[in-house]
Amino acid sequence: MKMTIRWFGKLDSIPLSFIKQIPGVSGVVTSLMDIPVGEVWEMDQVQKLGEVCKGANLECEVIESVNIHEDIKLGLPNRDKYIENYAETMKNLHNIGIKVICYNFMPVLDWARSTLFYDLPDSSSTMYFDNDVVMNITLDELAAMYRKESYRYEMPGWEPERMKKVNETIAQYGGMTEEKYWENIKYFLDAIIPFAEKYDIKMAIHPDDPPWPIFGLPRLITCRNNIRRFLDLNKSPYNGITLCTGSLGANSANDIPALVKEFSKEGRIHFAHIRNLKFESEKSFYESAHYEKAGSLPIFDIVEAFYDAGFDGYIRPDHGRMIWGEINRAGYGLYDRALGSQYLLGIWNALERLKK
Ligand code: DNO
Repeated sequence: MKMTIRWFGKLDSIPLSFIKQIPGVSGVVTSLMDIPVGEVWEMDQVQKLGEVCKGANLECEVIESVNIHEDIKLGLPNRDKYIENYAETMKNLHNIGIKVICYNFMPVLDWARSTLFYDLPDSSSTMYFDNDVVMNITLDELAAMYRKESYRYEMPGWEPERMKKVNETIAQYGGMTEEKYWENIKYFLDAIIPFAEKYDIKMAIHPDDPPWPIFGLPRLITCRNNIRRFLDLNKSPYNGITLCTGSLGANSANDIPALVKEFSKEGRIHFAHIRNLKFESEKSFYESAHYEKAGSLPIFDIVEAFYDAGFDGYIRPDHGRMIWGEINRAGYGLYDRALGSQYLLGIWNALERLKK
């Protein structure tokens, strides 16, 4: 297992030298957020990114995300051109030693929350999801809330370029059925996985967050059976998943330790995002500290399931709270994620001792 921290490249205010000071963290998970979706990540840009990380003595082996152009998701005739670009990007990423690409296939949007900075009684703040709010708000209203609340940090999945044409894109999904969407994802996998094999890059799809339809758009990567269906679409071990505990865990019917056991044993989990949630009702929760007792998810059992499976992929502490007066990109401050990494490493360390 390799413990990593997400770093937003030149859009991140956290210096790599600070990340390097977190014990047990071997590398960063990063991306080139400023390249418009669908364009090739050119060799010189990719090389620079790798050099910056390696210059700070941090490994750079995971990219999150190389986003998928909407024409691929929609199955439009132009998709082959964007798939070619994607493969070209993979070739360049291979040249700097990238081992895993995390991506998602959520239509139009990425993840969604109803509040970015929800105040907790201990005067920390955190992200909140209230399904009633999201079901009764327009996308424009939600995007406006993000712009207002985000301290001008660009939020992954809510990039200004994406938001500019969001209504137009949503309109293109009129009539899109789940079955058609499954076909489109299979088309993408069958085209891309041979390149993943060639370049030795594991593809790790991120689950849909939340794992149910919002804004009337289909969602696929939501539960055990759909993950099984996804993995069966293309059976190469290079076609795998990012196990995100917070995304899948938002549906309490998902048994996360069981998912880890099943899919890790088969070598299909390449990357894990571990975060905790505290439910306030069936479909509302806030993102709590990683510490198991602070939230509702069985964090210990999840880490133990990875340990028992001999997991040798990458883990990163996912979304943290804002603590100690930090002002930063929602979910991605330094302090609480650093604490989270130490908690997860502590569990791992104890398991190593006790189970040897
Ligand atoms: C949110 C993240 C997602 C994730 C993408 C992967 O904080 O977990 O934006 O990076 O869905 O493509």
